[in-house]
Amino acid sequence: MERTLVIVKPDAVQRGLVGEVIVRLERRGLRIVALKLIQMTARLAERHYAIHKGKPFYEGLVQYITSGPVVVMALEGARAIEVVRKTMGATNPAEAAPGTIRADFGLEIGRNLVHGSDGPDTAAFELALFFAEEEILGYSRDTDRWIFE
Ligand code: 3AN
Repeated sequence: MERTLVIVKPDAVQRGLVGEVIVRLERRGLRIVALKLIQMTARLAERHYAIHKGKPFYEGLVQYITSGPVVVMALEGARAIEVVRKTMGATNPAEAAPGTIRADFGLEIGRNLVHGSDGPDTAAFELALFFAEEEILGYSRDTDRWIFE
């Protein structure tokens, strides 16, 4: 089963949307296997966003993601990476499909509420960045047989 990293960004935390984001992902059937509230340091943000270093929005991005607490979680499920990204919507909320988290709660790319890993390699890298191995719990739910075929 696939695992992915989700970050509920500082704007979503400040706006009281943590529950809203979690409920949308959880309701799809994804299993929460790790979850915590942290404030990202500049060092952690720079590692997480290393791929964007040098881009015009990089400094603002690091400032934004470190500006307040974030909720980080590991989610597990069939095609979890793709499912999370489709539930979040396009990077720019103005272009995101209605019904997605970013479209329903956002307007601007620099305040787009959530992050989700964009592929298997990124997911593995990001999960290791935010969680120690023992913080990610392998377990099953009684409802799993009604969600997973
Ligand atoms: P996604 O989060 O949808 O995977 P990426 O990986 O292209 O999008 O970008 C990472 C983050 O960088 C975005 N979530 C967004 O906050 C920020 N970002 C990307 N492109 C821009 C841009 N043109 N202007 C401002 N921020 C941007």
